[in-house]
Amino acid sequence: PATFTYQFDTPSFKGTTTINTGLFIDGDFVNPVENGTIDVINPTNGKVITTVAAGSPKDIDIAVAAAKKAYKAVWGLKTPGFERGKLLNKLADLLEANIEELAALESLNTGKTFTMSRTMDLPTAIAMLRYYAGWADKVQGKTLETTDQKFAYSRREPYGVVGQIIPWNFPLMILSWKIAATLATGNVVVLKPSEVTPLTALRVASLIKEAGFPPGVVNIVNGYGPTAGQAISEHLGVAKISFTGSMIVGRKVLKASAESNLKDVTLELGGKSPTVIFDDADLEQAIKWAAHGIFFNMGQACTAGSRIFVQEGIYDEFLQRFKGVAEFIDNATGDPFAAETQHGPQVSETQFNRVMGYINSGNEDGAKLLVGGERHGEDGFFIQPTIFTDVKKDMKIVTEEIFGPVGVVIKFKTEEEAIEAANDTIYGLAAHIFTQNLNRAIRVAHAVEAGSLFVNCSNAPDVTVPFGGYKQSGIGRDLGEYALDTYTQVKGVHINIGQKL
Ligand code: TXE
Repeated sequence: PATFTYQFDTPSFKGTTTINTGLFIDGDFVNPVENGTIDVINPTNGKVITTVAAGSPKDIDIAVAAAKKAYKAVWGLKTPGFERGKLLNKLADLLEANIEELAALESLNTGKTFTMSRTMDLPTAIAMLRYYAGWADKVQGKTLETTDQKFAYSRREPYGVVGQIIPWNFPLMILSWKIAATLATGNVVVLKPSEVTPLTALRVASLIKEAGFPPGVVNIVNGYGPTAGQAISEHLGVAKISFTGSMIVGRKVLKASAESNLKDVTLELGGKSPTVIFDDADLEQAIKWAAHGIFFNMGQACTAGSRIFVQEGIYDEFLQRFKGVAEFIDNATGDPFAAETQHGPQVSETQFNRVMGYINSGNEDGAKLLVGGERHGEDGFFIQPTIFTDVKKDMKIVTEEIFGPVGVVIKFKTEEEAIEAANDTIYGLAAHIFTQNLNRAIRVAHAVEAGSLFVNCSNAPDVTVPFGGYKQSGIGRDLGEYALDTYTQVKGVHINIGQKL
């Protein structure tokens, strides 16, 4: 397959990156069976960066067969946990050795700032590999008390071939968090990156090879959702699937499992997460975190605090100061590689149009625009940080995930009212609560229906803490010790030590 070399000559990074644009199957880059391609677009200007291979269902078949072969021949307990951990640590070292280059490639493809890729996405991806490397030789069963005639124990066994389908908002970080726990628990992987952001996965594939993972243990197949993604979801050789993306596609993945082999399904879907700010909060900090909550990664975060509830005593002051922060971020919008930039473009034209559509619907439904609301500049997919007030609870901008820098601010009076409003959504991924009253913080954290509760902070997951959704935000958990359950199945073993028939 072809290689692609890119010369970075930016204020933050000067250097070269070379990737192989093929499909990474059975330890090598190969051409797709049907010659499919993906044009990779630079979101700052809409121009094609390069073209990479797109796999079809036939390539998924080949990748699953390679994974299965590797699972039987060399992986699982044939490579003991300690050795698997060593390989994950080696991969972490290689990511670290190439951190600037990988961060630059991630920013080129996604439009997120180089500072963010370099200080958040990459270090988190590396931390995840090291964290699960540590778990790899500590996945244990239990001995179980039964009767004096039986000895019983449980084992946590890998599934075998795990399919993974990931999105474009944190391409390398989510790849890392998916494969780290999966490989640590002895599974093999067929992973499909998003067709919007295929580049860093290809560079990581070459590092996986360099780290010395046996061929077939990790297969990375770029391709489109309805073809390659659907093929993974339906595949009879895939025993488990883990998906991060939209709720609509999450339903398709679950349905494909139901209609094929009932593969175990983990889904991490979207959200419409509340940020609840009480009168007694540290207002300065709450304003900064609320802005981080909705504008972080241009609003393209599944935990984005897109519904901001503010108690009446501080409402007016909050609006005035929050508007100032949004304007500041708008003024710091531009080249992702410039040190002063805080806000880049939306990842694609599709996402740009989707987010602008929500802004239009807010205006048409009669919400009041506090700040923003326009495209930023003329090139690329930049959108101003945007806040609506005076909304009604059934407006689309209040009920649907926008996945852009667009939030709504809603006034509330009492704690009960805030909890009820926060829970008035089909989603339940995260919530952010601001108060200095410890009792209230704990009370509200326990009453809000969401998988992650952030008190006096926002969008701040940690590799050691479980992450996943309540309600229609998903099924199952990633991260922390909990991901070991996600990627293992439990077997009970009964041994007769005396019962005679
Ligand atoms: O997601 P998709 P899109 C939400 C967010 C965003 C919206 C649409 O609201 O605006 O989804 O984004 C693969 N079978 N999130 O359209 O399509 C696809 O190729 C199997 C929230 O980009 O769900 C990609 O690899 N796979 C989210 C992955 O699914 C299929 C992050 C995600 O893309 C498929 C991203 C199919 N039929 C978007 N169709 C989060 N939870 O963070 C597509 N895919």
